[in-house]
Amino acid sequence: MKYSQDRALGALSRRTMTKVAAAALVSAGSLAVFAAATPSGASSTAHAKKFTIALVPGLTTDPFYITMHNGAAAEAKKLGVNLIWQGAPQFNATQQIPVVNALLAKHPDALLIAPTDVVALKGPIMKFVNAKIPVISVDTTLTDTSILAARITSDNVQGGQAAAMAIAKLAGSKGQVAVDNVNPGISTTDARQAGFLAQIKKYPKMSVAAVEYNQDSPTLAASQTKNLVLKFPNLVGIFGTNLYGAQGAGQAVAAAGKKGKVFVAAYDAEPATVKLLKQGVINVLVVQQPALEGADAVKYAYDILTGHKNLVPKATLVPNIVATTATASNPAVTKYYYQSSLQG
Ligand code: T6T
Repeated sequence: MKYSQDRALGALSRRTMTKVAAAALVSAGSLAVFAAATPSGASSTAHAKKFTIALVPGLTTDPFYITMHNGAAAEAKKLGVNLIWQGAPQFNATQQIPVVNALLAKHPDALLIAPTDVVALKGPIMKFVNAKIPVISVDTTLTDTSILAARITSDNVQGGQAAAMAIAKLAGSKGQVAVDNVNPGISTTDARQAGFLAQIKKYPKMSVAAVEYNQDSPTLAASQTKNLVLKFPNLVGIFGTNLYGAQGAGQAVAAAGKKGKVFVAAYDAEPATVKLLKQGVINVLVVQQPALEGADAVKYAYDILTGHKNLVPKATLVPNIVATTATASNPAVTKYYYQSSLQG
């Protein structure tokens, strides 16, 4: 199985939705046990009806969602499922809602969606639920998860904590830090920020200078970072909570000549951020597993559609990979880097 180890890790968290203990990840024996516990047998059974499953990303041009698409497309091919990929060019509810509404007219057998707002997408999603179309959230989710057949996401709190711990270590556990987030009301990035802020509180000589919102614009993130560096001379670290914040923060820190003085912890391994990581401009990168999330979402939808709902976990928490400049070229890490073009 292509993702057997990753699936095993997913299966581990599928059972409990608790944080994955690092110790559990090192034992090949326990991986095998968990792999055997996954309901993959149900999915590989050939089924008479050709199902159509729709995947709505947060936005279509983001390598995170492109990689998710590629994982979903590979799984759909394996299962003989027709995959529809439809989304908006920007990450916002105003653009995503018409896409979701238009999809309802096509009446797909299942909907996989990364809701761009924890509240605003509930109404459009409810229309699918009322039409007896199962909905699985993938990556982001809703505040009211009760209407979802299942949800899959990364361990976002852990990712935020890891970012804070890395900055604290590099900065000798003292100084001010800032967060460059996307917008409030996004489940994933809200959780990353919460994890980061909670962890920073544990260092008595560290404090939070500011939290900015960049609306997914690297240009805005760069100008915000530039201003933060000028305004707070004791700034030792900045956390970019997703791909666009990461790019902007990294570029601004480099342009200000602050590389090695203001440490950057960031998210998402698309080519430009990976380059900054290798250059040491970004010091720590939290890498997600979007291909696995997409593949699991298709597999779970198929399990539900073929009468195996009992095998589908309500909540799946996918572990992150934490990369540093020192490990950036290590094949154990590079295999998780994101893709920039649609495949399959
Ligand atoms: O970080 C990912 C995703 O997990 C988040 O929900 C939104 O931003 C990204 O798509 C990266 O741009």
